Amino acid sequence: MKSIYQNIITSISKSEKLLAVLIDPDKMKLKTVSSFISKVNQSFATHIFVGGSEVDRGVTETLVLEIKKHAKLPIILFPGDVIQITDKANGVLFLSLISGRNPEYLIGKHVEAVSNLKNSNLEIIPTGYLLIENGKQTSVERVSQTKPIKRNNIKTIVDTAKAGELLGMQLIYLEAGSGATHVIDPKIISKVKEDLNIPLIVGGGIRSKLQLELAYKAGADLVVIGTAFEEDEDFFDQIKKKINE
Ligand code: 1GP
Repeated sequence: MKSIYQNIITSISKSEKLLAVLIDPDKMKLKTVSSFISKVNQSFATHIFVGGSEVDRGVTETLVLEIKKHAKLPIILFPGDVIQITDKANGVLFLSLISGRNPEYLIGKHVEAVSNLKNSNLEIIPTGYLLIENGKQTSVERVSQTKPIKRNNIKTIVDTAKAGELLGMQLIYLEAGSGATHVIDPKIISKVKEDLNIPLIVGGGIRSKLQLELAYKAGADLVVIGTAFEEDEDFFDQIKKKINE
């Protein structure tokens, strides 16, 4: 049953905050998957995202199959490219990079993906993806050849997110970029949230429980963390205790 999106909506209605652990197939070694996922299983993470900016063909599918052996949580693709799509996962964020103006990342890659998607059982979740300036060039910026929106340009960020909603997207993702030096400013999160009627995802550069709490408090419904777990699995212990609003 395709219930990922509905479960997100239900959690939000119960004021439950969601956490996705992002696994980059380019960085995760197959032999460490089992111990990594056992940490995920003991944490309050609610989703596993799998994806990266640059991943070789076939690598994502092999990794998803290995994660599935150990994980209890839904596995959602967060693909940097069409070749990362595999029907072995449970769902896919069908991302449109609406902060940029590169037609390939607004519609081109999507057309290319259709022949894979239409025969799969993946739950497809249309997602407006906004890259926000974070102080250094990110791989999303480099690969997509788009400019992030300046972080002081709050009106453009808010209006872009809203335009995504009005276009029928089901989620909005505010991205500072993997390993960002500046996380998305809570002010931006709260302004976007004020105007939005769909769930809000926030990610990029979050490395502490405090930053996670501030993102939730500002209005993030789902936070994505990758690098902090990759670099130090003890981070799982720091966030064992469930964070409530
Ligand atoms: C990147 O938002 C995600 O796409 C997570 O970023 O790796 O910095 O946690 P980090």
